[in-house]
Parts: sequence; structure tokens; C-alpha cells
Amino acid sequence: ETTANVSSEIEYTITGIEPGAGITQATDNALTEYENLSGWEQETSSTAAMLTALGDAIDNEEPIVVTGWSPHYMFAKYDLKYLEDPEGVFGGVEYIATIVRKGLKEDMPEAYTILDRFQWEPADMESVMLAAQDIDFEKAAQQWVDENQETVAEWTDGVEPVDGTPIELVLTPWDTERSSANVAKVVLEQQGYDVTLTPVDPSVMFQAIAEGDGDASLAPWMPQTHAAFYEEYEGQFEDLGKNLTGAKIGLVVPSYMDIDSIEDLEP
Ligand code: PBE
Repeated sequence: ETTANVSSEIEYTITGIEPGAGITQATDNALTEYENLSGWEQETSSTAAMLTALGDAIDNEEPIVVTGWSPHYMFAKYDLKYLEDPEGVFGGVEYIATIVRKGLKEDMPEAYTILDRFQWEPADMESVMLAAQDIDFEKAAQQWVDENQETVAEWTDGVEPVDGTPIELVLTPWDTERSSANVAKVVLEQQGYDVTLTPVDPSVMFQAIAEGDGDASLAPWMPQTHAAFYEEYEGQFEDLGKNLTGAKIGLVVPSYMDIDSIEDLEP
């Protein structure tokens, strides 16, 4: 099968996810940056629909190009590869940052300290995501906390308990962020906080923290995925740095497809 066949077979269409995602924006940028993609389109819908389309294509050994990211179970479930991105549109290694509203340090120093210390590895996040395939995220997060008491103790060491102070964490609606937000929720509740989780689009997440509607978020993907949103509100929130390193976004295809680079897609 030639690459031209592959491209026409999938009707020059990349199977995307939610319109508001950072990766959707990056994919639109790729359609502009890569000359060979000038006639291509991104079809957005939802993460669930993308995963269904990917599974169906793989069942039939058909070609498909999706917007994909790690950590994600799709890489454990299927044999997949990222297409090389010589123009660097999707960035390299991404990290996930923690941002808080201005004044949080003064208003809730205990939560601020815990959020500032919150840091874990992709394998930790993956274990919560995997457990959450069978139980809800809250239980999966509780299980991770129970099994990682030493790490949690490093985050909470010397922090005074509080008595029911409400705190609102803003997250984006993907499993990676459901994992971190729910683990933060369990840890902050252990400390005596009354935690609300509010899922929103990435642009709204930055706006909410900038305007003080939400207290904190562990969901910004940087330096590339959410850069445009970050820059729009830069200076209006406090960046507490990385909570996870080793994430990635890009165009993803089944390994049986005979292409390696975005440049191999035919115009
Ligand atoms: N994602 C997962 C999100 C951030 C986390 C890569 C799909 C996005 O593109 O905005």
C-alpha cells in the first residue's frame, strides 16, 4: 500500500478530539505549517469518539491518523507510533504545571505548600488512570494515596491541618487531569480542606485562575500544548512549576502503517 493510497483512503482527514483542546490547536497549526497537509482537515469531536475510531481502524487494519498524547492507555492497548514532527509543531517533551491564583499563598498557606510540593511521575499517573478503568477516579486516587504514603508525607510534612476551608481545583476534562486533580483532592481533604473539582476547557482554566474564580490547577500542559492560553493570562496567576515531566502530544498512527513522519502524508 502506498502512502498516497493511505492518505486518500482516510480522505485527508486527521481524527481529532474536543475543539477546545491544546492538541486541537497544535494540529490546526500543523495543517498550516506543513505544505503537504494543505489539503488536509482535522475532524474534531471527542476523545471517546477518537478512541472508538482508532479501535475500529485497528480491528480492520485500516489506516488512521489521530491526535494522541502520553501518558495514555492507548499506547498500552495498541501498537502505535508518533509521526515524526520535523517542524516541531507539537513540541518535544511536555511537562504539566501547577498554577494558583494570586493571593492563595496568603489566604491558604497550607494548601499552597502542598500544591507547591505536589510532584509525581508518569508511572504514578498511569497507575491511577489504569485503576480508573474499573473504579471511579476518586477511589483510584484514594488507592494511589494509600499505596504512596511516603510521597504524600513529603508533600504534607509539617503542614498544619485546617478545619473545612473550601478550595476549588480547576481541571481539564481528560483522564490525565482527572488523575492529578483527584489525588490532590484526597490529599487536601486529608488535611481538612473541603475540595471542589471543576472541569473546564483549557482556555477557561487559565481564565478561572487568573480571575480568582478557581484557586488552583494542576492541568496546564507546557511548554507547547497550552502555550497560547498561558501567554494570554501570563502575569495574572502564579506558576508553581512542574508537577510531572515526560508528557507528549502529536499525530499518532498504528504501527502497521508504512509512514514515519508527518511529511510522509501525501498532499
Ligand atoms: N490533552 C490531554 C489535553 C491536555 C491533556 C493533551 C488532550 C490538551 O490537548 O489540551
